[in-house]
Amino acid sequence: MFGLHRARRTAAALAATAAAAATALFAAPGAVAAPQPIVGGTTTTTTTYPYMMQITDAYQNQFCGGTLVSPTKVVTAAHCMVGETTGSVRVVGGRTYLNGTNGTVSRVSRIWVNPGYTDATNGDDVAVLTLSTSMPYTTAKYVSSSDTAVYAAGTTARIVGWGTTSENGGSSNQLRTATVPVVSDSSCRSSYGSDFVASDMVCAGYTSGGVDTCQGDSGGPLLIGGVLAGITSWGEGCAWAGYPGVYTRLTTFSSLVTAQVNS
Ligand code: 4AZ
Repeated sequence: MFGLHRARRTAAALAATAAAAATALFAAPGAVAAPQPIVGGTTTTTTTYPYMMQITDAYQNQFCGGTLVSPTKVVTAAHCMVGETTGSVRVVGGRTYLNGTNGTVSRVSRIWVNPGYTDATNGDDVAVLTLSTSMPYTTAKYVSSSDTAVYAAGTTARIVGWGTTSENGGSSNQLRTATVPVVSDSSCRSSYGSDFVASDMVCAGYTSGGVDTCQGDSGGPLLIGGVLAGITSWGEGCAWAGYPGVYTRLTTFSSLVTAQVNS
């Protein structure tokens, strides 16, 4: 009955789960205010998060997020690149508002999608874009393969994006951010069963829901201690109690990413 909720899910599928999502969210004990963008976040800027990139189509319509890790390399989700070509994608840096015209727009000269990525499961959900134009913005550090301690359950992680402000809602014109605790692998396995692959994925969110990434946040960062540690990947709806957001476990892929960053 539940489908995985990804960036390219159809409007019909979104509508089908919206009522259930609202029930889950508002039934949660301790649920307070109405959901806000990201879901449950606050506004921020690309001055505060200078490595936060918009991934857009050729008309600069944002559809995913990405993280600048070198002046010409952006880490995003593999699922964001399904059906895309170097000619169809742009990366926009330094633009806090979706309707802005400022910042730096770059074409993409190469798209590397993790060869292990599979659309059916969203496993290995990482891609690296090579930019044609260098971005004059501070880059983010990302985890190395030995940094697995960052995912200790309860660790505070930060999510950032322009995604929808409620499930089935509209995108946020202004960049938003929130913090969510890392969820243990065993707990996430309880939520998602075998769809959750602990070697490739890490979950974050409150047991009671209410704060989460949502459609359009995909590809953007999960920051732990200010370091890129995950990539917004998937989840059952947005901000549901008992269904945390699922992020690419970047320590598993950091050597692969480094190979791309240096190539
Ligand atoms: C999406 O569609 C999406 N709540 C991103 C994150 C989550 C769900 C959906 C996690 O891009």
